[in-house]
Amino acid sequence: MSTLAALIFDVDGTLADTERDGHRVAFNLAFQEAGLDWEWSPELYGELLAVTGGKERIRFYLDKYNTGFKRPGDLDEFVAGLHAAKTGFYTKLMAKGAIPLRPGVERLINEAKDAGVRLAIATTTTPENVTALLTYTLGADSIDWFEVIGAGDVVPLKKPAPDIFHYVLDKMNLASEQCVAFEDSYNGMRSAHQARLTTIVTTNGYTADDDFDGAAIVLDQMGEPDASFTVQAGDALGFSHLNLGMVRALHKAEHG
Ligand code: XBP
Ligand code: MG
Repeated sequence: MSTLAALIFDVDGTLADTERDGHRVAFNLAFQEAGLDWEWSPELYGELLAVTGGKERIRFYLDKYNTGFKRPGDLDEFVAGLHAAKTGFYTKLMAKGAIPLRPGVERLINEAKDAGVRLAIATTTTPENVTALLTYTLGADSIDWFEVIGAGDVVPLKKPAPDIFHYVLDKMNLASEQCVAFEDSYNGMRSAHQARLTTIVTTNGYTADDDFDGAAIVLDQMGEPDASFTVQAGDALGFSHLNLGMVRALHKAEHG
């Protein structure tokens, strides 16, 4: 028997649908600014999402989709420069309120906060991006609601490696069985699962067909009291939207 102590949220695709209309757009703006003729379409971007981390994704693109590109002498520096510009464009998009939180996210975070359940973030995205999303959706104060924000290059191996969840668990001094993770993608699920976390998946357009073997449940969204989720795999235990009661029930079903 283990009591639920904390919720650990992924960011991109889970808190908000940031990939297609946020990150992808920001990458393209950075390419344009650098005078490159690269244009990542929504479809191509879906394939590039196989690799997490923006810098890693740019390299993957060059290795697999743009092998003819004449690489500059210092590729690391070139990629890092492009990526820094991309982060600038992305945070500006967030400041314009380009991407709202997904249904149920704000409600669930508030329920947990009110119940004294601790909150954390485990993501591969750059820390500035997390700050921007939280600031322009939940407000600047919300950054402090999250006891640990594990993000970006703080661990050398990004998802699907479990390292970012281990980092967060260590910082919170919690064991995996005391926590529930929220993810949206195959890579995120693998990462959380390898860290032995009960994982609740909410899918999106890019991840609906991913393999979520091992998830506690797979939903199309968290939903709201007046707008229920659709169950894609697993047992919703009689609930129609994801509230803290359902999170506790799913955690209990795995840990007793
Ligand atoms: C999302 C990612 C990130 C973003 C881009 O992971 O893989 O790389 O797509 O952000 P998660 P950066 O769902 O774990 O948040 O360019 O800052 O890497
Ligand atoms: Mg994600």
